Amino acid sequence: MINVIGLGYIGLPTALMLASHGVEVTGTDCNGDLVSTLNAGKTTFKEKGLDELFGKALAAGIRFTTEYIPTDTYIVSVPSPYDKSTKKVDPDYVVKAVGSILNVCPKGATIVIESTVSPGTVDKYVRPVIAARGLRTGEDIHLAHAPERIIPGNMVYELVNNNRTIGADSPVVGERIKAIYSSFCKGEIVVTDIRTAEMTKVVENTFRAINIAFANELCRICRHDGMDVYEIIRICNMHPRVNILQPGPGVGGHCISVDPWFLVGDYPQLAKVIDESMKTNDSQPSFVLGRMKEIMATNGLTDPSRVGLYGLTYKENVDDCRESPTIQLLDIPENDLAGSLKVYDPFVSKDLVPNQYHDLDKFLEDVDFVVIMVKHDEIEANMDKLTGKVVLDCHNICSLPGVYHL
Ligand code: SAJ
Repeated sequence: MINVIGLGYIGLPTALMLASHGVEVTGTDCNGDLVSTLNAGKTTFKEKGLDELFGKALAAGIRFTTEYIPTDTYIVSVPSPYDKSTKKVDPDYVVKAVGSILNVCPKGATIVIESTVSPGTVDKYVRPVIAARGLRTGEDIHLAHAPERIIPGNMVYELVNNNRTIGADSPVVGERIKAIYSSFCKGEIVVTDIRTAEMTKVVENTFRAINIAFANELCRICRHDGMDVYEIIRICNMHPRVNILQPGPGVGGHCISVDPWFLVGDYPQLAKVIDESMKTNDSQPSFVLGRMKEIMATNGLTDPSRVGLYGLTYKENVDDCRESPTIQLLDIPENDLAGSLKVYDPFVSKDLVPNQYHDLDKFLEDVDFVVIMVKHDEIEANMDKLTGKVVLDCHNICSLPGVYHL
């Protein structure tokens, strides 16, 4: 039996996937409300294919509880936030989960960390917890790191089809964990050591962050001299060895906007490109705000309460608002418009910010200037409703005449 600890965006799909592929699974989360929701037969966030997978896992007998279960294998998928002032990972949740596992697990158990951690976290924070109990890693307790790689919006597909990395202290443990993931994963699974696995995960997200920063910087250069950044990127990408990403209103989510800071925090003298790239991405919402003000001035729009931000999530077609560019923009200290701006998102049912709408038509009735912050399918399908509005399209998805771009 596998006890999956932490039933959030990664732990839940992983637990469901294992259960629906014949593995006996108990999912554990310290949040009693979340466990009750799951036990009532409901999923806790929106994701393509998740409800169907949930149905299959329930039929296969998955259980959800707030308790840690004595067993031989644990997968830990708890949050690993970062400390904004030191830019270092906060390993508290991982450390606490490992401590709770040690309270119940038999000798010989394996603990697999899936949470993203900064390189060296297992050595610095996890091994000492085990040693403090008088247990020997590699004998009494085995450790592995199997960083997740799935992209929100296409998690279920990627869980099955992506290649994976498993870091373990010994090839025997690595192969045993690989066999568990192979129950559902059709991708290649590479077995390596824990330190390497930790590093690869953070490097992958850093690579993407740097490439988005490059696109955002190009967008500012092109704006400065009135060039069309999208056309330039399109043509450059016809080169066989060039693949530039897209500029946007900022970088959100709990991964690309966070993980690269771990490297800056740990290697401040070395991680220069990474540091500058993260600063570029973090300042993109301010660039958007500047564009909004220019466009308001050009169009004689003086009333900020007639300006609407379309989209509150961190990206399209998900309900996750963590580090969302819209929230970043509203939180800019010198944003004197923030208190007046209207906000709408079809994926967000809770009121998270002031002046939030839950109906597209009502939102559009109340605004003259729409800023497309997120390219949800809904806005693409309703683009004609923006006719007659002033539009700042941060994603180059709107073909109405007179649309403004970043
Ligand atoms: N974005 C751009 N321009 C682009 C692509 C993305 O501005 O061309 C923005 C998005 O709008 C969003 C942010 O970047 O605000 C991040 O979105 P994303 O789609 O790039 O990535 P995430 O954060 O949803 O998922 C990433 C993925 N990592 C990589 O592709 C290397 C995923 O595979 C990881 O599993 C995930 O991080 C994670 O959990 O670490």
